[in-house]
Parts: sequence; C-alpha cells; structure tokens
Amino acid sequence: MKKLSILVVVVMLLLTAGAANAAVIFEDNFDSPTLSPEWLISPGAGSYSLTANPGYLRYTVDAYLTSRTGGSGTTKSLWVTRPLDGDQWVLQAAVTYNLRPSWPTNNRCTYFTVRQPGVDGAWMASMERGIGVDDDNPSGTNTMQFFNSVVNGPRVIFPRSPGPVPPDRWYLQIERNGNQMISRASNDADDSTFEYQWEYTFPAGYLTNNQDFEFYGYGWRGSNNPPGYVDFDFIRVVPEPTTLALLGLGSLALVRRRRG
Ligand SMILES: [Ca+2]
Ligand SMILES: [Ca+2]
Repeated sequence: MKKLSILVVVVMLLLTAGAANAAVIFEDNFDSPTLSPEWLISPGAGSYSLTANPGYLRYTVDAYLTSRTGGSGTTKSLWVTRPLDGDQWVLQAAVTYNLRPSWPTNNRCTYFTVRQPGVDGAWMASMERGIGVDDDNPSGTNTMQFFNSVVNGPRVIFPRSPGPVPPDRWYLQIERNGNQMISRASNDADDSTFEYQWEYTFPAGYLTNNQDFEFYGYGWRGSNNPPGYVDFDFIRVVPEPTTLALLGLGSLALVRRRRG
C-alpha cells in the first residue's frame, strides 16, 4: 500500500512537471537574429537589435527629449509590445540594464509594463528603472519604481553614482491572478528569491481579461553619447501557480481513477 502511495505521488509529480513544461504560454530567448512576428513594434525614437549582443534583445534608449507618446516638444519613443490573453499567468524576464550615465547628464528611464489593451489602456503593473536627474526626487537618481495607473508602489533608491552606473542584471516577474497583480524583482543573481515585491488588487470589473505587455524607454536633457540600453535575455509567460496546482490535482484525480 505504501509503495502504491509513493508510486502515485511520483506519477503525480511527473505529470505536474510535464504539465508545467507543456504549459509555457509564451517564450522568447531572443536567439534568432530577427524579431519574432509575435512582437509588435510601435515606431519611434530609440532602436532594438538582436545582433548587437547575440542571444539578447537590446533596446537602446533615445535620451534626447523623448517620451512614451510624444508631444510637449518631445519625440515619441519606440515600444515593443505583445498581446496576452487570460487572467492567470506569470510574466518573467531576465534583463541587464546598461543605462550608464549618472547625474547630471543623460536622464534615462526604461519600463517593463503590463497594461490594458490599447495605446492608453490602464497600466496594470509597471517597473521603471531610471538613471539620472529626477525632477520629482533629487535623491532619486538611480531607482527602481513599482506602480500602476491607480497608485505608486514602492520606489527603491540606490546610491547616487558619481560615475556611470555599471550594468546590473535583474530578474523580473509580473503575476496576474484575477484582479490581483504581483510584481517581483531580484537583483542579487539568485532568481529564486525576490528582494522587492509589491501587490495590488484592482476592484472587481476594473480589468478585462486581455492585456498587452510592453517595454520601452525615454530620456531628457541628455545626449545619446554614450548610448544607454537594456538587454533582455528572455521573456516568457507561464501559468499562474494556483492554476498549476490545480493541474497537479487534476493529475492526481486521474491517477486515482485509473487505480480504482
Ligand atoms: Ca534574489
Ligand atoms: Ca537569451
């Protein structure tokens, strides 16, 4: 009987692992020299390359008076987006920021965002990595900010750097579980632990089931020499863990039925 129980557990684990593996919703490791057509480009200032650092998508910020949508004397920046259906998923990305310059020149901020569909769809979760002068917060010249369209989440302020800020690698996750959004970030090279986390639950009915994820950057009061850029190692979407647990339970039920 004990052996059978162990067998059931082993089979369940195998099936769960299989389900998890098969259940990757989307994945791009940026191994191809051309961008997959699943991505949509909204043209503007800035550029992307899959050959500058093979295996990575490099987004180079145009820091000379650019903004997300343009206007007020700024030029619209380039965005890379992808539509995503459903309300149970985890978006994962490994990214190396190389924004380089520090105070007082070349202000650059880059965004990793999930928003409701449409150009101005409500922002559901966003992480902003910014380097340079921050008009709103003089000490905030080297920051990671969590926010959405409704509220600002935590802002992590790193020491002001007298020289160019060295490249830093982050592992980012944005999880949607119905109305709840959870943003997590790790910058200590251990992707299994998150040094920063922020949760926000939207009112029922606020969010539709569809969304886009998007990244872009912009800057102001700066030149583009030297350039600042972001290297994405991968971006993937997997089912939200509760969904996976249910898949596991489903596997167990199947095994039990087979035994019965
Ligand atoms: Ca960590
Ligand atoms: Ca890669």
